Amino acid sequence: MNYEIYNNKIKLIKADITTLKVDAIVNAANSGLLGGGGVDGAIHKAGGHKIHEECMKFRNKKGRCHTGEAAITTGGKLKAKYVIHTVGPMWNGGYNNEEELLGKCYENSINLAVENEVRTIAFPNISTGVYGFPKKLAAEIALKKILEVMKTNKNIDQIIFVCFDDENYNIYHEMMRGIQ
Ligand code: AR6
Repeated sequence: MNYEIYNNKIKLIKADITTLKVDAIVNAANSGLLGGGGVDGAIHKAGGHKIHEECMKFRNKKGRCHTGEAAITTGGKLKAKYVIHTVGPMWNGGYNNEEELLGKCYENSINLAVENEVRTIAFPNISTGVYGFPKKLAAEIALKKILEVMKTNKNIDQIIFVCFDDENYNIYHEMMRGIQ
């Protein structure tokens, strides 16, 4: 299952993000950065202890990674060169600035990617699992941000939206069809 728009610059796939050979994959982390469940657990498991050690170093130097912010480590044993860890907002009915914070996750991840000369980057559906963000709203925010990035041409060749479940895949597919 895949779909693309903008001359393959924005791509949608259904996959396990840990299997991808791209410059960077994004992790939906928590502010402790030391792993957890969902995609975070899968990335730490597949990438091995090197990612954990680098996250510890970040913690020791800069403290916790706040909601909306991002931190970068190498990919450890993954095929991806880097992992960009970003902390999505926990959904609280929309009363805690969640929409803006989710947008910041995408924006700050891209900025960190560009600083590290990343040209291909894959995003999971941040906050739409354990953190309970409504999937359709999350997809709207993600796509809006990524379209902005591609329009201002920040030296990124390809952005891949990686969905793990059919529901998210179908939401993105529908929205991307509307853009073309
Ligand atoms: N590849 C791609 N996407 C995945 C994978 C995978 N291997 N596994 C899950 N997903 P979640 P959150 C999708 O819960 O909501 C963690 O414990 C999943 O279907 O991983 O941001 C952290 O440590 C969903 O659409 O992240 C935090 O404590 C999406 O990834 C907390 O969960 C995000 O689901 C973060 O919650």
